[in-house]
This record gives sequence, structure tokens and C-alpha cells, in this order.
Amino acid sequence: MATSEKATFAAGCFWGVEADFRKVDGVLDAQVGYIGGSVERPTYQQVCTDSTGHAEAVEVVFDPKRVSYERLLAIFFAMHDPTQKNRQGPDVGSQYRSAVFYHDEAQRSAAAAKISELSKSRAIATTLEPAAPFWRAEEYHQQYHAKHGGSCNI
Ligand code: MHO
Repeated sequence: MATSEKATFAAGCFWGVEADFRKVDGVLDAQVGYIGGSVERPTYQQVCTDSTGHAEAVEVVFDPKRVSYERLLAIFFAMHDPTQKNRQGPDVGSQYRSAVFYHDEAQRSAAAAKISELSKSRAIATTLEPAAPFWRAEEYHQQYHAKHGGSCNI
């Protein structure tokens, strides 16, 4: 088993998503960025307009011996409301969509299984998308909560 793997999730404003994943045991690193759109090197300004197709996302590097991908999926679904389509609380637009960007077939099938399990009790809006180029966001967005304190949805 490799010593580290990547997982990429979108769950609304990426500030809080990064902070939550950084607290997880076995998560080695995390960065915020944009994924799943059509423009190269998008800026926050561009992504904000909801015209590039990108989602605000977090790329997590984890040690699979310490935390499983399934556990990261469970944490992801618990940290946001996956029933909201193209929004998360006050933040509205496809850039705030709930999405799992899978890096391989094992991740795709684990995420698909989790989505179908959750779908038994409520309508899940989470999209399952292949990992595409991940564009690291501007430095001031990295570890935003750690730098500024506070939480999201403001
Ligand atoms: N409602 C938040 C969203 C920021 S997030 C990086 C704000 O504008 O403060 O999309």
C-alpha cells in the first residue's frame, strides 16, 4: 500500500472544508483549489462568477494505513449538507456544489456505494466526477481559518 494517497472533495466554501480535513488523524496535508471546470489557471474572481464550471475543492493527502478513504467519505458527508444542489448554506452557485472527484476506480466505487447508501433516506445532490486538473487557489485562501480564525458561512 502506498504511503500516501490523494482524495479531492467539494463541499461549499473551501475554507471550512480544508480546516475540517486538517483535523483528521492520518491526513498529512491539504490544499484548497479549483477543479472540474473548463478554464486553465482560474482565479477566485473567475470561479466566483459561476461561469468556469469549477468547484471550490480541497485536495487531501492522507496515509491510507491511518485513515481509510471510506472514513474520509464519511467525514465529508457529515461536514456539509449533501442534499443541497449547487449551493451550501448562503453560498449559491455551481462552484459550491457537493462533489467527490475520484482519483481511481477504487475511489469511484467507494463513493458511488456511499452515495447510494445515503440515497435510501434522502435525495443526495453530490456529483461523482473524475479528478481533473486541480488548480491551487491563491495563497490567501490556503489555511484561511487558521490564519484568520472564525468559521465559514459568513
Ligand atoms: N460566503 C463566503 C464565501 C467565501 S468562500 C472562499 C464569503 O464570501 O465570505 O467561497
